Amino acid sequence: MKTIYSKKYSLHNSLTELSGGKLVKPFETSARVKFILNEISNRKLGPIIEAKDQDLDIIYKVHDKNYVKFLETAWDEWIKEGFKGEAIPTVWPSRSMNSKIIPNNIEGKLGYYCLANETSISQGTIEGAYESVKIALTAAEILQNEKSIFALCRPPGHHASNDQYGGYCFFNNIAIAAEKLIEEGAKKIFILDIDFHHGNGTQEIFYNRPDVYFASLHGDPMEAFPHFLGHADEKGIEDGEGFNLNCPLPRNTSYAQWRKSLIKVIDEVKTFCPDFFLISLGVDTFENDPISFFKLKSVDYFDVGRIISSLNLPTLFVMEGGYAINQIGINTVNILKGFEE
Ligand code: Q9C
Ligand code: ZN
Repeated sequence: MKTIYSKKYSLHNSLTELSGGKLVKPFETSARVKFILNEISNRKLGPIIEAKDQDLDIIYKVHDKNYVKFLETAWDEWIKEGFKGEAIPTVWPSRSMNSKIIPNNIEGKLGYYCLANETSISQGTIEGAYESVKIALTAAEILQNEKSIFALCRPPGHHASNDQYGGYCFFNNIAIAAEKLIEEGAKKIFILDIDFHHGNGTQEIFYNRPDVYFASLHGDPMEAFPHFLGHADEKGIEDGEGFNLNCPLPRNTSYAQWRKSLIKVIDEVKTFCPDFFLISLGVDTFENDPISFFKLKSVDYFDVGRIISSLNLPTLFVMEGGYAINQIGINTVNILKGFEE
């Protein structure tokens, strides 16, 4: 299997994450990509290919114009304000206020366009986010002639909604790749999100659409980030009703339990019969992940890959989360190797 990556994977390089009331070193770091690349070459998964320049206007199929403009100027505006740390919002248009009017001031704009403030914006963040989109688009393009492909995206994308960033995500890479495949003629896409966290952004983007089915296995939002989406009764709206499936799972979920939900989703994929199968690939389901609470073991990921490949569909893997740095390469490559068995 080919891997698409960008040599600029360190462009987004924030030094702070607000966690437990402290500014800590972010969990989502460029070292994640380095470890995955190492494992891919050690285990000879296949060629590692640099992303190509892309027409990025397709981003506007997924994201609001003013949101993109905000991301492009946020860091400069923050610096111009005289702030010395990285850009983090402190105030939101919450239930008791007016969420319709977008402020001019950068602190107000951050609150408007941010859904979770663990994600600091700094010098290079937007450029890094564009690189990640280029990876997903290059992979989507190459997938037309391949059985499967791995888009080694960083930063991740599945928490980014039409007009909000957070959860380490800025552009929704997998949603943009889906739009690209549709532009090139695909009629039906199935997105399976196996990251530990619910893919709230991807769900929101396609919630009223029957042509893109979104399904997710994740930590129950009553207990886990993003806390405010990902419940089992969210089934889609309007034409999209019946094309969204959430499987929230409890703390300490084992592979045996998780696998049962996976099989349920796989049956849905068979019924839906998509042209392309897209996987939001997070390995933060791992037992030693520092911010998650499932109990999957490294060896289990081979089986995940085998189950995904049993559908025999053109498959695009898009990297999302996974924060156990020493095992992230092993766990990711185990899925891809399992797929190729
Ligand atoms: N104290 C992805 O996996 N909450 N994003 C962290 C840590 C945010 C995860 C809480 C988790 C975001 C792509
Ligand atoms: Zn995650």
